[in-house]
Amino acid sequence: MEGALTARDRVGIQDFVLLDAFTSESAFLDNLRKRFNENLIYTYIGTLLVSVNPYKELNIYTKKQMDIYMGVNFFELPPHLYALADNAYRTMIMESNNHFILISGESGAGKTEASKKILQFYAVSCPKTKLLDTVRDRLLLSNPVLEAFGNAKTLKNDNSSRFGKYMDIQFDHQGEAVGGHILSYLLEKSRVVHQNHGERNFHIFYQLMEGAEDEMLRWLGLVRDCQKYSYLVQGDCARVSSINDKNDWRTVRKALSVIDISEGEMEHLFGIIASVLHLGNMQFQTDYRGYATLNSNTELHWLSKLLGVPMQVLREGMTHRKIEARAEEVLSPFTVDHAVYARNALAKAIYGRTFTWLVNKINESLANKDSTRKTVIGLLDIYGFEVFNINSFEQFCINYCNEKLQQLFIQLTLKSEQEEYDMEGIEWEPVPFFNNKIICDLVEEKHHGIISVLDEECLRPGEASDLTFLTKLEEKMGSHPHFVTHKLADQKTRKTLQRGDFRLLHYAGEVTYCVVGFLDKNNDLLYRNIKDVMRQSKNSLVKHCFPAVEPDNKKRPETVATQFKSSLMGLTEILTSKEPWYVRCLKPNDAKQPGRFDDVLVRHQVKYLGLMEHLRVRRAGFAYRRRYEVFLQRYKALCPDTWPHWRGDPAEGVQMLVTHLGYRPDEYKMGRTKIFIRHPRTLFATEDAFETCKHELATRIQAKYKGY
Ligand code: AOV
Ligand code: MG
Repeated sequence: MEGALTARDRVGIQDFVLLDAFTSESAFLDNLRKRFNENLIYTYIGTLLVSVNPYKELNIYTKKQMDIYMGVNFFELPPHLYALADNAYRTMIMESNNHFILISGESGAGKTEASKKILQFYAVSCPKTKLLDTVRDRLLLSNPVLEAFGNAKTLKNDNSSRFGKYMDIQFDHQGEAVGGHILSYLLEKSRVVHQNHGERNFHIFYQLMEGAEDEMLRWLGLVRDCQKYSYLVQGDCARVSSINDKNDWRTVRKALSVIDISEGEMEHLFGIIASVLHLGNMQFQTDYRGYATLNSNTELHWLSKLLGVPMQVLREGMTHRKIEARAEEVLSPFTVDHAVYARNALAKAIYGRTFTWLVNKINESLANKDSTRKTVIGLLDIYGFEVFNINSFEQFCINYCNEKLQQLFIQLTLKSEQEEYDMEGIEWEPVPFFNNKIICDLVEEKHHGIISVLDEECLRPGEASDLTFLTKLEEKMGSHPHFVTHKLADQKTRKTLQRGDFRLLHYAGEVTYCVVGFLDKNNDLLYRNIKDVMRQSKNSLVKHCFPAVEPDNKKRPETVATQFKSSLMGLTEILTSKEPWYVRCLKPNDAKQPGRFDDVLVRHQVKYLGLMEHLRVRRAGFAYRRRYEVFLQRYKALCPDTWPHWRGDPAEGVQMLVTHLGYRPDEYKMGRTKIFIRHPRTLFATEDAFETCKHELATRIQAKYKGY
C-alpha cells in the first residue's frame, strides 16, 4: 500500500478530474511538474490532453506503443496523444461523423510535433486492406515538404511554423485512411526578404545550399555559401545545431517525388528558390537623373534563365513602373528605394505563390477520387502566440489567429457546455471565465475594429501613413480596456511604450506592436507591370503562379488582414461542424532545454489557456452526453425491457435501461433531451457490456444455424 502511494506521489495523477484536491492552481502545477520530472509529459483533464514539451526524444512513439493504444479505452492506459487520436478515430467510426483535433499553445510548445505524431498514428495504425501505401506515404511526406517551405528558425523555436495548417484526413467506411486535404493560412512572406537577428529564412533555402549536388547549384547559378546571399545573412545564423539541412534536403527531395512532383517541376521549383536568392542580391544605384539602374547584369542573367523571361523585359520591369496618363500607359522610372521595394515585393510574391502551388500539388496527390461517403478527422496546427522584442504586422496576424482559436475553445467548452446544462434543465453552479471575445471584436469588428481602421488607411495612398493609422486607432479605440498607446497610457505605462507603438492586452499577455510597415504589409502591393513581366515567362510554374487572368483581378484586391480574417471565419465554420478534441501544449522553459520546468512560465500558460476553468467545468460537469434516442438505439439490447424495441418515450426507455444497468444516481442526470454521464468510465463499462452482449448474440446465432 505504502509502495503504491509513493509511486502515485512520484508520478502524480494522470487525470486532473479524478483527484479531489486538484482545485488550486498550485496543486495543478505540482502535478504537472511531478509528471514532467518523470518524463510523463501527458495529463488529461477529462478528454482534453495537456502536453508539456520535453525538449528531448522520448521512447513513447514507437510502433509498439501505437499498437498498445489501438482500440483501448481512454483511461485504461497512461495518457497519450495516441489515446486521444484513437478515441477520436473510434468515435468517428462508431457514429459516422466528422471530428477535429485542435492543437494549441504558444510558439515552441509542441503543436507541430503533436500533429505529426497524430498523423503518424493514423497512417501507421489504421487498418489497411487495400493497396493504400501510397496514400499513407503521401500523407506522411506532405509534412517535410510543407515544413521545408513554410517553417523557419525563430528566436522562439528552431522549427517554427510560419503558416497555419488545417489538414483533413479522410477515412472510408472501413476506417482506412484513403486521402487528405490541406488548407494553408497566411504564410509569413516577409521572412523571405527580411529576418531578425538570430532568425533564419525558410528552411528550404539552407537545405538547397547544403544538400544540392554541385551540378545543380551550378545550373542554378548559386555557390555553396549562405554568406553570399543577402536574403540569408541578415539573421546571422545560417547554421543551427538542432537542424541538419543536408539530411533534410534528401528527405524533401524524396518526399517531393512521392507526392508526384515530376523532375521537370522540381527543376522549376528549385529554379524559383534560386531566383529569390538572385533577386536578393540585385543591387541598384542612382543614375545621373536620380533614377535606379542595375549595378550588374549577373543576377539579371540568372533570373532571366531561371524565370524564363527575356533579360531586357526583366530589366525594364525591375526599374520602372507603368502608369496610366491620359488613357496612355507610360513607363515611369523608379528611384533606388522604389526599385528595392519592388524587388522585395516580387521575391515575396514569387515565393508565396509557389508555396500555394505546392499546397495545391500536395492536395492533388492526396485527393481521393472515389465518390463514396467519407468521414474525416481534421488536424489543426497553426503558428502559436508569440511575443518578440519588436512585434510587427506578422505577430499581429498570428496573435489574432490565436485569439480566434481561444474564442472557439471557449465557445465549444466553457460557454456552450454551461449553456447546454441550462438548456437541458440541469442544476449547475456557473463557473466564471474570461471571455476573450472582447479582444476578437477589438481586432475584427466591422467598421470599428483595428483591421477596419487599417484597411481605411490603406485606401488613402499618398495621404495615409503608419502614423496616421496609429492616430486613427487612438481616436477610435481610446477607452478600450485592451488597447493602449503612448499617448493614451498613464504615466507608469507610458515609460514602457514608444510613440509609434500600440499595445494589445491579449488573452495570453500583452504585446506591443510597432506600427512601422503595417500599411505596406497589409496592402502587399506588387506593381502591375511586374506581374505582366512574369506572365510572359516560358517557365510553366512561373506562368501558373502568374495567370493571365488573376482571380483577384478586381479593381481593388482585398487587403492581407481582411483576407486573413475571412479565411479564419471559414476555418471556424469548418471546425464548428465537427466534433472537437483538444490538445493544449505547454512550454516548460524559454531556453528550449530538457528537464527544466519554469513554474512562473507554466503557471502563466495554465492561466491563459483557461485550464483551471476547464477543469472546474469538467469536475462539476459531465464527461459524456447522448441524446436519448441515440443512447437507446445503441444499448437497448442490454435490457430486456428495451429490447428489441422501445415504443414509449425515449427518456423513459433510457431510465429503464440505466436502472437495469445499475447506474448510481450520482453517476448520471436526465436532461430534457439527453442523458448526462459524469465519468467516462461509466460509459466505458456500458460499452464493454454492449460488446460482450454483441459477441454472445453472434455466438448464439452461429450455434442456431450450425445445423443448417
Ligand atoms: P510549435 O509548433 O508549438 O511552435 P514544435 O512542435 O515545433 O512547436 O516544437 C518545438 C520543438 O520542441 C521541436 O522542434 C522539438 O525539438 C521539441 N518538441 C516538441 N514536442 C516534442 C515531443 N513530444 N518530444 C520531443 N521533443 C519535442 V510554432 O510552430 O513556433 O507556434 O509557430
Ligand atoms: Mg509549429
